[in-house]
Amino acid sequence: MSATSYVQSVYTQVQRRNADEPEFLAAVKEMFDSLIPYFEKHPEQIGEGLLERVVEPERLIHFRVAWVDDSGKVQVNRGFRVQFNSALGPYKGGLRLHPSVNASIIKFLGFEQVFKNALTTLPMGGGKGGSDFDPKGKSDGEVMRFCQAFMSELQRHIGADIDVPAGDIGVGGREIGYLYGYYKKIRDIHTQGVFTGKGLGYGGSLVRTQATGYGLVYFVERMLQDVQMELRNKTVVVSGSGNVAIYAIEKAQQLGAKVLACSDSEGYILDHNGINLDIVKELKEVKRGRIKEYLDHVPTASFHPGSMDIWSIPCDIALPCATQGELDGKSARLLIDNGCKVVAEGANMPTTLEATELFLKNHVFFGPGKAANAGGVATSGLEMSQNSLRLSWTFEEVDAKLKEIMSKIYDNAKRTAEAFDDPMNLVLGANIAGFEKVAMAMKAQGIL
Ligand code: NDP
Ligand code: 2IT
Repeated sequence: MSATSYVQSVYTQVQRRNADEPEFLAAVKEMFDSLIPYFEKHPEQIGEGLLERVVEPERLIHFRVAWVDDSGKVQVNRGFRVQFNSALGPYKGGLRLHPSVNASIIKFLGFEQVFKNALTTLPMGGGKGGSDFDPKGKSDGEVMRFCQAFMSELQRHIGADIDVPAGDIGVGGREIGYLYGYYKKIRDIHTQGVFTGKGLGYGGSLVRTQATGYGLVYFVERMLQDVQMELRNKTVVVSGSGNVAIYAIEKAQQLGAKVLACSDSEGYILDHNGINLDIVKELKEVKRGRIKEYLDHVPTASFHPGSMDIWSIPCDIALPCATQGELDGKSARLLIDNGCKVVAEGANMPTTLEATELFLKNHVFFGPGKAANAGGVATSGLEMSQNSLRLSWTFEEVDAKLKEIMSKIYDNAKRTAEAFDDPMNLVLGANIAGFEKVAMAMKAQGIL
């Protein structure tokens, strides 16, 4: 059987079994397209059942989360945890709280996490979880009661050597505190390694808050070196204004770039003088407000409703850091026509398959999320190491390790792309390198 017919036949089966899961199918399609050259080079791996196994989660947990809102009304949400692959270590991956969460989204995120975690070089399997609970507009008390109800079920499935959750969209320091606190209460045990992204006072790691955004920019620095560019004086557009976006902006500014715009789900702000990050942090991290309120502080900036239009702004570098599918073919075309040179994914699958294809064809250097946003989970891995050692490393120590890991991820993806005669295709490089590591561990561990 040829590599193409093998990969296509497994994909057809995946389509049939997951027909109503478009996000999961898109993540699998991107991965599988990259693996045709791998199986052409390694025909001996066809027939080992590797693809068939790697697309099937080891376990998918779906549960009811019932809680009482401030008006005394009973609310019911859906909770999920996918334990996708444990070949390399305990399941590891964040929890997302957003009304769009469903099995397809959790499975696409869990699938991507498996290969991303493999690329970090740290011993972590892949998982993901979350709920369709919407934290927006909820009181602290409501968020706490939801988190406690969610954890009352999740606690039976997690553990420092089993499955280690962390944050994602809608889950930051406040939520992790409530989740971890309730785990400790009902299990009556202080196992710090059961959660990452914890507060610094109870087992958290320095740099974890900044890690995804900083790591993304460290990765972009390595990309720029290869196209004889540097960040200094470059114009950058960052979508989103949450955890990843804020610290991507911070690091890009520290390295001399000018960040022109950022967004939330209602629209984007454009500030030709460069975004004032202190104002964004105050609005988003403290007041939990809307990005358009930036104009109350900087009247010379402008607000534009419709978040996807952010990609019409001419820039050298685009960093999508909000959510899946936020940069489509039309947006990619605009970026290309306006001379954008580098795009790197801070979010998970923000760029549609069509947009990714356009970037690759038009020689826009493209950093795929599995590699470019792996700094968050890598630093979660470093938090787990510190918890095991019962030690805390300094900010400088963790930051240096993060930078080194991002550099290794870049080298691995680039080297692999070169070995497959497509040297600027980091999608191919990251997918093959991540897959090979997981697949070889699965093979060594027998048919499971
Ligand atoms: P946050 O919840 O902190 O922020 C999400 C941001 O994205 C908010 O500004 C939100 O705006 C915005 N957003 C959501 N939907 C849209 C949309 N349709 N259009 C424009 N903006 C939108 O999440 P994170 O920053 O943690 O996560 C962002 C992305 O990065 C996600 O894809 C996540 O999976 C990924 N990621 C996160 C990591 C982490 O460590 N946190 C690690 C690696 C990847 P609003 O408030 O209006 O909803
Ligand atoms: O998508 C991701 O890599 C994350 N949300 C971080 C996961 C983690 O376990 O730190």
